[in-house]
Amino acid sequence: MDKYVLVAGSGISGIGASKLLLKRGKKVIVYDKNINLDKNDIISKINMNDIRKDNFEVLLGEITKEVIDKIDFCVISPGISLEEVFVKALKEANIPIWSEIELAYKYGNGKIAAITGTNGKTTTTALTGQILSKYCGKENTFIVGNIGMPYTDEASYMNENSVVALEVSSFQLETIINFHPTVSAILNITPDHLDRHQTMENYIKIKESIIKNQNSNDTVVLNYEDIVLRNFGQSNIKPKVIFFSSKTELTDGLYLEDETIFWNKNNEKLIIGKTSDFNLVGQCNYENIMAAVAITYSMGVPLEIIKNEICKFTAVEHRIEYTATKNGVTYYNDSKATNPDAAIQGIKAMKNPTILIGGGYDKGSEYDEWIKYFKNKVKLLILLGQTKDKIADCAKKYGFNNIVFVESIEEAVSIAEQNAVKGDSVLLSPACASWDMFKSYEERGKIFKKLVNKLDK
Ligand code: UMA
Repeated sequence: MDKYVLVAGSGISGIGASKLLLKRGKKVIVYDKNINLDKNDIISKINMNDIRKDNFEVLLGEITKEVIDKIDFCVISPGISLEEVFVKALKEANIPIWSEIELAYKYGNGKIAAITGTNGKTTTTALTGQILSKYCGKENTFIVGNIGMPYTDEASYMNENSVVALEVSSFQLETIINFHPTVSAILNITPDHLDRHQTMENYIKIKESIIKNQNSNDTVVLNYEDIVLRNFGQSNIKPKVIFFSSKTELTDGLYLEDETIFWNKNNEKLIIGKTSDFNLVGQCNYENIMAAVAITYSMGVPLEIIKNEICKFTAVEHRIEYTATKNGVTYYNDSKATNPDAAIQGIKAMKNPTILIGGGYDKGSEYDEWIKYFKNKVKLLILLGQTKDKIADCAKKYGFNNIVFVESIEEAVSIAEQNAVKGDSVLLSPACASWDMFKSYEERGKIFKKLVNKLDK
């Protein structure tokens, strides 16, 4: 009897993985630990007319020994920790565990640009996708992964002409096996997700594993100003290295100088673009642009096309996104700032006195560095979610006491409105994940934007 593939997690990755496996004739058990989910709802998301119904089962709650005995291998959703009891049981039974991106890689096709890093990966992936799409055609370009579109959802539509701009998280990299991108990029590594990965060493190791199957025909793009990545690029690794830097004139690589991006390449100094010509602002975004230039050039796109596209590109939703101006107060949605380092970029981008809305799910982050940036910028801190006391205690340590606690995002927006005066900015930049109160940072950002847009003019 054919064994089943266990798809762990019934979120968008699990649904994408199940559909792909079923299309390939595999038998699938979708498992989710949340017993409150509706099995019929999960079945309706699969919604495939041409599959045999007895090839598919939904299991909620616990995984028993009988189930484990029926499993050939497991495809795990990124949100599931490898410390989960059932994962340990699978390992003990020598059942292989594949990342959802490993499955998509097996059945997908084409050239892959895989982009990881603590921050900036969504913007860089979107920009990379836009450039690839311009040169290779929309029909051949796939923008997938952590950006919100599961790689498995699209893998069946890929062929040898396809190009894939793939945003990869550390969660997805933990269980890759043969996954092999043509070009990879690690934009930066700062503390994040340490509740899951435990130590910085482990987190770095996971991020760096993006190159583990790359060879000397492939390329890795790395941030020279990140000392860990600089050392990594200068060590004995197989792929070719392209560095980018926002501070140092590189003799070989891309760098930012005098508000201009240059590329020193084969003893030639190329001008890539002036920052005044870009819609994106801020140093972190210039780094994202440099990375996307190196990635797409390595994927074969001519420099002239790349130069044009980087000027056309506009910001990604939920990342320092201008929302509205109400009563002379400017509101920004930076819900995607799900860790302190990303939130620092949010504050740095503010030009006016700022009312900051922060707090959320506790990933075990430290907030000291973020709070240091409040000086002369943040006039009021509105806190919500699991981390509100931890952040408040940390802020007080640095003499910042102007703090209000709220119970909901609705209350946060209302308090912000009451306290803002003409010329102020209100910034939702939580420095935390959203999972304590929302399904995702997208949901948090969308609700914020809706509330702001409802405020009186
Ligand atoms: N679940 C279990 N057991 C657990 C934990 C979760 O069964 O121990 C179940 C939940 O009940 C739920 C399902 O797993 O039903 C959710 O799976 P998931 O958390 O992997 O979420 P997906 O909906 O599949 O979305 C995932 C990514 N989510 C996470 O990594 C947490 C999305 O990234 C990604 O866009 C999507 O796949 C497509 O690739 C989001 C994210 O927050 C944006 N990523 C983190 C980040 O950017 O910081 C890494």
